[in-house]
Amino acid sequence: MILSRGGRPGVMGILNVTPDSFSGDGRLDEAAILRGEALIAAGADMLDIGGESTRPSMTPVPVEEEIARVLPVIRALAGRIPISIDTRNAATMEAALAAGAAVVNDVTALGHDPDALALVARKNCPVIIMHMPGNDPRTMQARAHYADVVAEVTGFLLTRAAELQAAGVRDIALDPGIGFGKTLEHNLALLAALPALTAHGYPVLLGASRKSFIAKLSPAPADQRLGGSLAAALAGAQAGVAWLRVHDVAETRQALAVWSAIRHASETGDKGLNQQP
Ligand code: HH2
Repeated sequence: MILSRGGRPGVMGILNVTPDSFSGDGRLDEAAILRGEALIAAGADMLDIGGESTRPSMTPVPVEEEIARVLPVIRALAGRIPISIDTRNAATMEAALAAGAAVVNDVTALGHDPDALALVARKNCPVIIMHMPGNDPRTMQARAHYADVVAEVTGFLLTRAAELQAAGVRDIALDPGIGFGKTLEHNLALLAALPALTAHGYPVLLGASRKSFIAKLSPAPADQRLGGSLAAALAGAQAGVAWLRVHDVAETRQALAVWSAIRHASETGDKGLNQQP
């Protein structure tokens, strides 16, 4: 069970093999491999490799092009730490798994490609399922309407997880999809409700890194949202999430190290007596 974790959350380093990712950190080929090696050296527990942006202004990438982007990068980095393939296309999932990826991360919760569910069940592959209304990044923000966002997102994820389990998928993580068809208020409600989501027993993945809700609270371009990203990551850690999907691996590991040490001290009741300064 790769996706279940005890102790501190796992840090999933984002590796976008794209020219158009919203965070501006996408790159192709050799540069992507070097970036992946840097993320591993910085302490990533998993790498999430994607070849198609999911921003609202994205242009869909032909599947052959997506596969051509990610495969050399997966081949070069597989075997060091687990790799997840961030795709909604079954052909890309299959090629990535054959090249050494171990986990499927689908922002459409296997809802885009009719072959995806059967594929991951056949491969007995761990899967991250995310909530996005309408399952299309280009129209998701127009669908940001909920009577009760927490109940609707939670209900969707639990129903989908049960369907996956019925199909034979055993290792499943839930992701509320921060920024995917949600307003600032929806994102904050979902972040505040993370303790309830983790209480259902599935590992939960939080992807809040550099997302635009941060800039709505404290204006900054995507590559200058580290402070807000760390604040969201620690809120997730406190809520018991299993994975944090982040651009800034070293900084997140440092924040988690301090958070874990404080939590340990509070659990053990360590008063710091008889310690050297
Ligand atoms: N966010 C993005 C992409 N994939 N997958 C999951 N499970 N959860 C997320 O929150 C998530 C995701 C968007 O971020 P990024 O990859 O940095 O941007 P882009 O899609 O523009 O490449």
